[in-house]
Amino acid sequence: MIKESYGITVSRHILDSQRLHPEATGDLSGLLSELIVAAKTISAEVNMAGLGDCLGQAGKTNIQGEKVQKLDEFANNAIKRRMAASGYVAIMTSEEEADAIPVVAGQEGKYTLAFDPLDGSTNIDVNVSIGTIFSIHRAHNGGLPGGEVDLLQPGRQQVAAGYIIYGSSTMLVYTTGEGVHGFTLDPTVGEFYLSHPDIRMPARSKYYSVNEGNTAYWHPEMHRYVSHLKEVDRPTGRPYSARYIGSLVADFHRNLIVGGIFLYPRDTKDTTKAGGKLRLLYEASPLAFIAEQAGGRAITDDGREIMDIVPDSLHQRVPLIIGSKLEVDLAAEYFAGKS
Ligand code: AHM
Ligand code: MG
Repeated sequence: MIKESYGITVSRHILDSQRLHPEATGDLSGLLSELIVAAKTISAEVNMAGLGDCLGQAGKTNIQGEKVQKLDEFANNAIKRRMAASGYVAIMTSEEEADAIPVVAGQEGKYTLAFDPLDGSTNIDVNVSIGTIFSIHRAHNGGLPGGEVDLLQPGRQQVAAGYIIYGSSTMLVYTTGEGVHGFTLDPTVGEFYLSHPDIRMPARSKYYSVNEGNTAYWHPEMHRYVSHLKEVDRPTGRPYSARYIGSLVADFHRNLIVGGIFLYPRDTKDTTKAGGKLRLLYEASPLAFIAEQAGGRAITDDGREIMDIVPDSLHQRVPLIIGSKLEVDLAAEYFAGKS
């Protein structure tokens, strides 16, 4: 294929979107562009991972009690260092750091950034898709040093959110509240090109995505719902097919493109994660924004919309049920005991 035919670059797309808002200062565009540079660095490192000394554990445990992988640490530093001096961000939080991350003094910007530098840690060393997730809010006092309070905002107030998936190709998917757009990286020229304009998530599907190894720890409503998906009923396309990668970004991306439902409910496996495993600020909330913008839905297993939850701490966990609208609607009925 001739490269000119790839069409518009992500930078052009961001600037075109900015022009629709005459009041925009360009700071959000600048922030996204800087984040994309960090993502390209991470992508290059991930692609070469087996060749360098970057697989395996870094010899540390993070705030979540998880072993930090070398690539987790690389990705965290790549984003943190790039953004801290960018002038676009007032305060940050990362899955890999216990406390809020300040920016370089004098470089405080308008926005906050919450990120999971490399999601899907257990897949890092085995060449399975992993991803970076980000969520952007407006800081309460832009231009001044931010605090935790700036980061503890509900998903509904996000200005932008997205992810980069390091898969068979590297893709960026993002929303600023005007639809969801996907870009594929051409590694030979280092540019993301628009490959998936205005993504719509199919309202129905035949895929469900859950760690069934946790079945023994599920609550009864979850048992009933998943049993329903596995019943034979040809008119409704059941039984559904199971697809579980164990990388949230990859499982979500598949469901975004072909439809499906992803479930990580509360369970009794680990008392430290009794309220769910996945984190609100940099996993559930940004993906919920993307899901809603693509016509999907994201809830907890007690029926709350993810986007409406007001966070109470940086690393708060939530049960996450996300995906195709009608599939999530049905799950909600089961969880409410109505089906
Ligand atoms: P991580 O951020 O440490 O990688 O953990 C989050 C990951 C998600 O990508 C994935 O959906 C989930 O944990 C898988 O958990 P499990 O191995 O319990 O199925
Ligand atoms: Mg994660």
